[in-house]
Amino acid sequence: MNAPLAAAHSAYDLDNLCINTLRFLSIDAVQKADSGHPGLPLGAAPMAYVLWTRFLKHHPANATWVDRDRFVLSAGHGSALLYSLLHLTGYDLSLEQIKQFRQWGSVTPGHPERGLTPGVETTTGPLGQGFGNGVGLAMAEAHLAARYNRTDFEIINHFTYALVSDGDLMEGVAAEAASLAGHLKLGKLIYLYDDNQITLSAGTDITFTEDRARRFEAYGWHTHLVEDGNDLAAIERAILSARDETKRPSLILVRTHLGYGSPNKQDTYTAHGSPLGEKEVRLTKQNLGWPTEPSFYIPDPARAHFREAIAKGGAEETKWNDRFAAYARAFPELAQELQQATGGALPTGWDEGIPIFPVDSKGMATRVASGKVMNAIAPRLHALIGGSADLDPSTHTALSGLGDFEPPGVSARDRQGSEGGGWSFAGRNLHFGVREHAMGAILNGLAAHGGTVPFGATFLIFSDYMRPPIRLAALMGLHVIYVFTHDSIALGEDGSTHQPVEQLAGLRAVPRLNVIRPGDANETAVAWRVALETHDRPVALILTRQDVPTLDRARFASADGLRRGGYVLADAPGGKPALILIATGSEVALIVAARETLLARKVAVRIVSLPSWALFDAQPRDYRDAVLPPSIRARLAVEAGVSQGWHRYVGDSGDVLGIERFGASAPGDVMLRNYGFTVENVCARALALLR
Ligand SMILES: Cc1ncc(C[n+]2csc(CCOP(=O)(O)OP(=O)(O)O)c2C)c(N)n1
Repeated sequence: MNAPLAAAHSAYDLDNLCINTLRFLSIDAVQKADSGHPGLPLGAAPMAYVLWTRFLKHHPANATWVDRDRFVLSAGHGSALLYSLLHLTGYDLSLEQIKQFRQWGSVTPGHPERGLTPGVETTTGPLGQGFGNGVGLAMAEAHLAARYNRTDFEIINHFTYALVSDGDLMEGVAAEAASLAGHLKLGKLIYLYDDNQITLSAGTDITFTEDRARRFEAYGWHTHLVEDGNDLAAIERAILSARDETKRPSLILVRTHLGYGSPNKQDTYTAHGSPLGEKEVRLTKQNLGWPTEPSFYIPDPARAHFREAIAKGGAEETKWNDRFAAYARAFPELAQELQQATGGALPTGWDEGIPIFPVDSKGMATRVASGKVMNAIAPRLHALIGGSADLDPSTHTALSGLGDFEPPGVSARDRQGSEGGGWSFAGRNLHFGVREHAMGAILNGLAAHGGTVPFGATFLIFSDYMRPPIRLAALMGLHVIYVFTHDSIALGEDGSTHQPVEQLAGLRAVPRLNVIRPGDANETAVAWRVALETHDRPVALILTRQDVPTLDRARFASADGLRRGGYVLADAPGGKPALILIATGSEVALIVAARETLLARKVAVRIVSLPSWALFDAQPRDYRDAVLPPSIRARLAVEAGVSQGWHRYVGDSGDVLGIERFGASAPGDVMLRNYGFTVENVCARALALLR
């Protein structure tokens, strides 16, 4: 070690040395990238240090150990701090990657991304989402603990921590999630709030002046104030008290300084989101007694101290493995079930109860079929948990008799909305309340935790309230299932506010989201199979409010065709169509009826059910061309939604019977008639294509 460095070290205690290592590793990464957020790492390094070295149960050599504590950097713009923590504690993240912060091909992107960087639990950056994810992670822990732990066998027992910022607390999704977390008494949820009173463009005095502690107390949270964000003992006491509080989530308000140590930028918004600049980095290092050279400097004692995490975490995991082995001997079935669930595998026979729906010209709503299918699967697939945003009676997503996920200690008897089967964290019916946005973020946390296959339901129209977490689920490749019902103007009297028109197109535009709109009860059953067999992405099931006929699969092709996204439901005589009608969901019945009329008029028509564009597009060209032969240019797509995107399937010479305006308030059948969804109109539009 050279003389200035040795001098620098002697002035420090080990804690300070480590904290400044975190600070300057982060700041050097931002400076080298000439892009990023230096303010948060400088201010929040002490609390991160205390949490990660004194409390966090994790094993850097096995980032996915089931019983690790979860840590979410909800203020994802502070990613450099997280990468520094991961590198220093010994995750598979090299110093070279820290130097490649925000560069093409690196695993250190601008904001943390799950699946890319070992140790990153959820993708954060859109403020407030991580806050909601944490609630989902804690719910998963509570649920799995309630289901699998046995006396003397604590198999699942970990905390969920997050670092949250002003922006996180300002976003509405945090309010929804906090309200639910307080109601649920999630005692193992602990958030450290980086209370630096500065945001991206201003001080919080011009936007955010409510009493945050009292706000969270009103939600039912335990709060604890740390007046000096550099006071390690106070931070430690606060985390201890939060861990001791078992009946309430905790918010630790830590008063910090954005850009701490920067002589000219501390406590100003200029430290938030732009590199400090070479000169200011130097001044900051000098101010905090840090050697200005070399950059990316990691003193050996600091590295050694952080790296103790590997031995400590390894010992914890070994103890856990022994405990789990003993558990597996005592409770082999539970152990196997837990392993399957956390490994994302479906248990053998999971689908045995799925009904085959008999031919029925009156039929049933696909939401009703979906409810029957879910209730047939759920008893065999314990990982399936979820609920709706206060719409169970409408979405048909209640899992009958499988318990309500509610805080223990209160009797469920006589409570309205209870699904039966007991009231505890072992309950599999999640009641999200009227909180769609938080529902989406919580589903992401549940899925990210592992061990559950979460579903969430609401009306299709309100999927708009969940778009940010849906997008993140797709970005993360999380296995989340959405059940969106009341999927068109045919929902009727509730009127235009409730009638989705552009939502399907909007959802289909999200990369890696599988949108499926099944056409009858049996397609709905296959859609659920696909939804559960899919592991690497979210699936949105789009279901009707109104009844649709259950097709005779002896006359029409098997509903298994849904697996390929689109299939020929019935062909023209001799397999030589002149015209193709394509539909999804409730409009399948309409083209089936139109086919009768057209055949009677000797029109050689093929009908195609196309419930999932995503699945269909993933098929080989041969298959797609066999379903929609390029030579047949007379094609009509029928769907009760905007036509946007359908021209891909009908081509320049085709036509789309869609909806290019908002709905109206009237009975569903009247709506459909007035919007042209009639056999006569389908036939007229189709025949026009042949002229
Ligand atoms: C939903 C969302 N809106 C806006 C932004 C852009 N943005 C990034 S950080 C930030 C505010 C930063 O304030 P704070 O949360 O207090 O972080 P700090 O300044 O303490 O780093 C904003 C508006 C974002 N990331 N997410």
